[in-house]
Amino acid sequence: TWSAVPAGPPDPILGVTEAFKADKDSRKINLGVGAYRDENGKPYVLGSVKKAEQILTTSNPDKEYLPISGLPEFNKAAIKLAYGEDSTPLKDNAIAVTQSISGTGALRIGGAFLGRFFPNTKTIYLPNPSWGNHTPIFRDSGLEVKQYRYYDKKTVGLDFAGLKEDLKAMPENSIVLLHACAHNPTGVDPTPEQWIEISDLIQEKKLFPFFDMAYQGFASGNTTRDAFAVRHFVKAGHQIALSQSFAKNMGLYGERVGAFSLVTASAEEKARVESQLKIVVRPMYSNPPLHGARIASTILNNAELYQEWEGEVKGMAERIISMRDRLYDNLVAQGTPGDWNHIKSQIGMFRCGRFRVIGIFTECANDDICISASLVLRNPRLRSWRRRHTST
Ligand code: PLP
Ligand code: TYF
Repeated sequence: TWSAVPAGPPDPILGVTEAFKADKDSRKINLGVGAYRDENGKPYVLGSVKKAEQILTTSNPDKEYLPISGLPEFNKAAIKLAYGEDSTPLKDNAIAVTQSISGTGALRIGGAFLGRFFPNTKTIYLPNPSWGNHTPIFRDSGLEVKQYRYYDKKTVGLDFAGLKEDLKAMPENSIVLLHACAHNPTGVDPTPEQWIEISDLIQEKKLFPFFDMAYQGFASGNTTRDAFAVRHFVKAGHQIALSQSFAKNMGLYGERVGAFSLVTASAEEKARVESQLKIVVRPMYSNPPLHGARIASTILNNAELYQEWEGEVKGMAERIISMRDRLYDNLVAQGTPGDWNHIKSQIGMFRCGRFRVIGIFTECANDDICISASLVLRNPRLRSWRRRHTST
């Protein structure tokens, strides 16, 4: 029956992880998957998460199904975190929201909803480069995927002129995907002033902004600051779509906690949109998982835990920033040829750059992901893996 099914290519990031596990070198560092590690290189479970789980254990909740759109108190808290409690559509009860299977699931629900109901051309423009999963997510959702200029290899920064030109050239009513903060994989974000210009341009061109916010709090250490772009767009009157993930900022990776929301014109419109979001979700997975949403909801709705969590997000972000500083200092101290300023100027867990450092850090293997050059160069399996993936 399946004789005609060709073998598919392995997920490039999982390929790095496998090669990493096989590498016997004790100095190895896996820079492939975007998951935070503590100072011992170990996965980190947040204290606020552990406490929320204790509270949950004590209250001994049941394991019944959630509603199709998830845990209501989680959904409310999630959009409050993203949009801010003084957000006008939030106060007007005009934000449609559903819990999702983390950020990926939120993007997928959004893609499916737009594919079904977006009244115009079903084209979504992604930044070049973007997170590797964006293209298949939106293609599988029935949208046509195109790109706009974003990263400038020459400056190792934002190609703002190219970005604006491409926005201006897009047909009206196209969908534009924007990384809300800590752009993956480049670590290059627009400044607040640039965001304001982008917002104006998108308004002028009647484009539809779809924000992917997978790292709220991880860029600057402050969830409000990292929500600047989202909140500015909403204040400027955009009816945005938003994907949220709690994988990174709560360290809930495998619990799959996220939310998809849409700003609508009124409470009445919101109710109609929410009814259709449920119709999108129901045949996909019926209803979302309980446990992670309960953890996130417990933290977000408990003043003490919320405060502790904010401190932990700040701690993670600051450690990432200090790691960048230390890497930069070591590169410079060793007289490594090249300009390393982008190590410090880029944001979040990822970086992109044109130079390869033998034995120390990463280079951009392709436009998609950054992997460890030290691993690649010393490990023959990875060397051939990299050859295969660099050409695609
Ligand atoms: N969007 C971006 C830009 C990401 O980098 C990621 C994860 O790496 C996601 C979305 C989705 O992650 P998850 O489905 O684990 O929330
Ligand atoms: O892209 C990332 O960094 C995360 C982690 O099959 C990940 O989404 C990578 C590959 C994969 C699952 C998760």
